[in-house]
Amino acid sequence: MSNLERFYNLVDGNYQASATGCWLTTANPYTGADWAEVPQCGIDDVEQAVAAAYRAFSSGPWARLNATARGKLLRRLGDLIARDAEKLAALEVRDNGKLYAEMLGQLRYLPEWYYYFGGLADKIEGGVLPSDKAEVFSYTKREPLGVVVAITPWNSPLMLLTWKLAPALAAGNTVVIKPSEFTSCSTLALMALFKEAGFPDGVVNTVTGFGHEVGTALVSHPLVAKVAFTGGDATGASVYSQAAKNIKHVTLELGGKSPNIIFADAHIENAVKGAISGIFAASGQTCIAGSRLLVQRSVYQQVSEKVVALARTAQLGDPMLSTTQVGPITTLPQRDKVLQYIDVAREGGAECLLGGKRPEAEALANGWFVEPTIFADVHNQMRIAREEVFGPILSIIPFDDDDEALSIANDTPYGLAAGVWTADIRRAFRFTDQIRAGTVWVNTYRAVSFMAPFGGYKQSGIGRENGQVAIDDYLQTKSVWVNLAEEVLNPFVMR
Ligand code: TXE
Repeated sequence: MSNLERFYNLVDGNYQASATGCWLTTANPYTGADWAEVPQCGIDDVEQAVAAAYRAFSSGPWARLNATARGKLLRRLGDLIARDAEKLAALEVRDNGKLYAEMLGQLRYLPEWYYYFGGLADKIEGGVLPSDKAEVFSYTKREPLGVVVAITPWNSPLMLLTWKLAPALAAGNTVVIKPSEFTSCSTLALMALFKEAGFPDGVVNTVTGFGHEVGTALVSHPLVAKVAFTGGDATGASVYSQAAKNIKHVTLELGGKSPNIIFADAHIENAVKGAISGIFAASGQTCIAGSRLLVQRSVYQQVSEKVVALARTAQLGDPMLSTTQVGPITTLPQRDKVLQYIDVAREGGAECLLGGKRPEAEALANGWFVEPTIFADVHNQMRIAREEVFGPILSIIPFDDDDEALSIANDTPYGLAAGVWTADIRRAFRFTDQIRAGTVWVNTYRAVSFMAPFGGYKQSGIGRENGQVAIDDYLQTKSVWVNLAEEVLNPFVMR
């Protein structure tokens, strides 16, 4: 038996290893060393978890619980997450290397999702329908879908899980969670809080393991009604086509290549901070990263110099320290992908103004770091401007006027987010209207909330998380017809 810390899945209310007894190791991106093990599940574990979720949905106490009681459970869970925020945040940092300050901020904010959607649980209403037929009464009911599979990535495991769990449970579904094989520990630790809050067995279950093994098995399982997925676009496309085979509902959140646009009339110091937070926060490992910085030519030189000067001061280091500003990349394959894209940018003809390599400091040698990197004179047709890197790589692209800025901003297969920095209110509104993205920020960047719908246009995804609309993606509508007439008329014609 290894001496690494072990985490267990929760299935039907029981903590358990995988059916085969195999384990997956998980490493700390700051030290590069393995620190924990999670069960490496297979088909048998998938069967067991889906069966438990299906039972809980169809016939367990959850199925009989009223919506107000469901809401109370969610709010209790929110309280428990608030109580354990520090512990869960520290676990996330060990697993994904993001800053403790960032993860603690997320964990302290997450209860709001459970309070908000818990409050929404008993406000899911159908309606009485007007009728064009005599002596019928008809109304709609809004019902949960059934078993929801939540597949989450490694960048913000508990936050991206919460965006799925809170509306899915508020709507009355049951859930099987498949966390990333790189960062499963915090999700497994969270499960104890579901038990403590009093959720019935089988309402929330976990299956850890590889995407191509348990992920595909979950997505194609006939008893699964919906897949809620956050991850890369290639995997998202494969999930979408697998789910189509038995007509499952899907929500997909697939990242982007977001434009962050600075006009000459903007408050330049603020815009520079917005550019930095857009790409170097979380080491660029956010789906909303402002990886294309579009700068109006008259301030291009000035903005480039200021962005480079501020990025140069970023402290790389131990993500647990409050002085650290940029942590390591979460996974080794992702670190290698980021380094490859630096070569892609150079080969494409972009000029490297900063970084472009792993840091040389001895103290960072074991961690999966990449220096904050800035490329100038990027053309929007270069690969570095078209493909998602998901790392601390900024491409600066010049433009002359509004039309050119808009055309470059929208010339991308993605459409997750965009930023516009300007003092001109008319221009701000024109851009918020005409940018094809699910979120547009004006004179700010990287704001999200439980109240604000979030999701992609174009290839950035399908459906919305957060806000009241999010719950619609976990519900279906039933129309009910009640005949009030004494006599049933001609059976050979439609009523
Ligand atoms: O993601 P995957 P990866 C982007 C980012 C990154 C790239 C690849 O550009 O470089 O994706 O990252 C599970 N059926 N984003 O390979 O594969 C997998 O186990 C079902 C953007 O890590 O998409 C994990 O739980 N599931 C993104 C989850 O999918 C499968 C965040 C995500 O992994 C599966 C992360 C399959 N066939 C990466 N294959 C964002 N939108 O924020 C894998 N999985």
